[in-house]
Amino acid sequence: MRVLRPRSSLASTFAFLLAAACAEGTAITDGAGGEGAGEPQGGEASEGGQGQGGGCNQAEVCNGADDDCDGDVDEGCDCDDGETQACYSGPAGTEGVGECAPGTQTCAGGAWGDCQAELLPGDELCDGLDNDCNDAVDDGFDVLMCGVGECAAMSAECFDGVPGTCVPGTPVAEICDGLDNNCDGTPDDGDPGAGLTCSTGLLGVCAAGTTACTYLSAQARVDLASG
Ligand SMILES: [Ca+2]
Ligand SMILES: [Ca+2]
Ligand SMILES: [Ca+2]
Ligand SMILES: [Ca+2]
Repeated sequence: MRVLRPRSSLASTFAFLLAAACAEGTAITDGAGGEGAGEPQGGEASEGGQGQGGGCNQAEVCNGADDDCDGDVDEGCDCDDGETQACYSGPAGTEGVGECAPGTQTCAGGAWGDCQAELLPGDELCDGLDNDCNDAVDDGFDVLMCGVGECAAMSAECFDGVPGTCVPGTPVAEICDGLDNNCDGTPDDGDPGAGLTCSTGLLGVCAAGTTACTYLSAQARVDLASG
């Protein structure tokens, strides 16, 4: 049989409030003592009281509040959920230099998430930008060389943010000049100008001769003259 007894009900409610207040107050000053003192009274006061007093029976959540009422706020949390902050995982001294820029990370489950949208150093490209973030634009580029013999040419590998292109010279017919005019890697190959009739300056049968390419370079002549 269920009988309503206002006085007893009021007493019970009072006891619950007292127990809740006692449990909460004790927990702040002494976590261990709070559990011992608070649980028996809370249980006697009302089973239904768990819903109202559940705030102190929760696990700590990283939200800036002392959810488990142990006197410590957000213990075990690196950050509050939903909080954001700037982040950068690149080498020291590169953040904010050239193309390198910080990203953003968000707190979830009390821990910082991955750094999103950060711009880290990359290989230097010929693009007018400081891609490797060493405070120098398009640095490290050299000179392009191409072609052989008289066709040899060179060009800047990167000029004004634009990659250079090396275009070799155009080969011409080989002539007897000590140079590689046809750009095949061999000077005066094919004995250019040879086989023509000429005079040796000698007498008799030795007067007639034929030409041959025996060109010596200017340096070779100097070497020969100096002995
Ligand atoms: Ca650079
Ligand atoms: Ca660059
Ligand atoms: Ca040649
Ligand atoms: Ca030649």
